[in-house]
Amino acid sequence: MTNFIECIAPSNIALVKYWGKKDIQIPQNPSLSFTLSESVTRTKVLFEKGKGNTEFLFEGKHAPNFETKISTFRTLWENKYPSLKNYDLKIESQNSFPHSAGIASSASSMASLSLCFSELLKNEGILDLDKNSFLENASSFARLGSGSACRSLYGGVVTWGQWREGTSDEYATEIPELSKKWSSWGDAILLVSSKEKPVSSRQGHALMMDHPYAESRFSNARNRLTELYKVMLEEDLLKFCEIVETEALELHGLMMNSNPSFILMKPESLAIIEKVRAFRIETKIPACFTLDAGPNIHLLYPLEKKAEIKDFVNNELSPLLEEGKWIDDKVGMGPEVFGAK
Ligand code: 2P0
Repeated sequence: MTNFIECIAPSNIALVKYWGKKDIQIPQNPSLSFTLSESVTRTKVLFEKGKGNTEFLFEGKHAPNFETKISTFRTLWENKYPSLKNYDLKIESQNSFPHSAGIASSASSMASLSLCFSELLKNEGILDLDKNSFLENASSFARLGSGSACRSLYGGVVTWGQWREGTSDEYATEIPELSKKWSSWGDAILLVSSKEKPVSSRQGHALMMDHPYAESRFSNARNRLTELYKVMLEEDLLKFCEIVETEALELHGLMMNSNPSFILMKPESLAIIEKVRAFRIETKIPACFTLDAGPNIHLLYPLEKKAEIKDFVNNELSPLLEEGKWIDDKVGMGPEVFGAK
């Protein structure tokens, strides 16, 4: 095969979390995220006219688990664009971060795949949309692959879920007025454990269905999002830190209060949380933590304080990290398409 499309899509970290869904990957509440820069998936789709075969290689090797997921994803596209059935595809995917690092890879992988399919269909004259609709369509398909993936189609500060004009439950959109103000923020991803999680995000979402606090959670998240939006617009950094931390702990509180209950944090996660709060009080640097559905901590901070943060991580937090590892990430510009031929 000589024709190919190659895309890179980043991971993202939610500040207001998506936790609980209905219908076909429709979120129970709107979410808001920073798109990352260094934690990315690179996907190459080689294609030629054929019988509709799909071959998938993850980091150079056949991966049967992923292959099933990719075939299901391909069928979704074929339902809307039947001409895609006339192509053989060879898909090669790799992450910039180690697969076992416990960093969410479904967001970047489904976003990069969705973008590659969109570009392929555009190149072949099957899909013809203006730039905004093109991204909304790609985001909407990414959402069907993995909810949080729909936010990875855009750079900067991104929202998914209906809450103001132009937002939708079906796809994400950038919040340009916030991207402008928050593009110089860092995210030190502190790796606490790379062990497989005892409860997957899919199971966690499902446990929100008859969660005792479901209704108050969904309305809290909605109110918190509008509050965070205002605070970010005003660049009230300390208030930002308070809201982001409360939201992260609420997510993990929901897990602890699920039936059955589960805990994804580790003792080291909690020790880091306490140290981050003490660091903020001592130094007056507006650095704060958030967590995904896992034990790792995302330490968010203004990039102008990078030297201080690096010292803090290396001197005080490093003993709490798995092999002392952390990923030096920051807010990024969104996906890239290149190498199309
Ligand atoms: C988020 N998470 O907003 C939240 C916060 C984890 C914690 O979305 O079932 O992999 O594929 O839609 O997107 C993780 O769940 O779940 C997630 P699916 P996904 O980022």
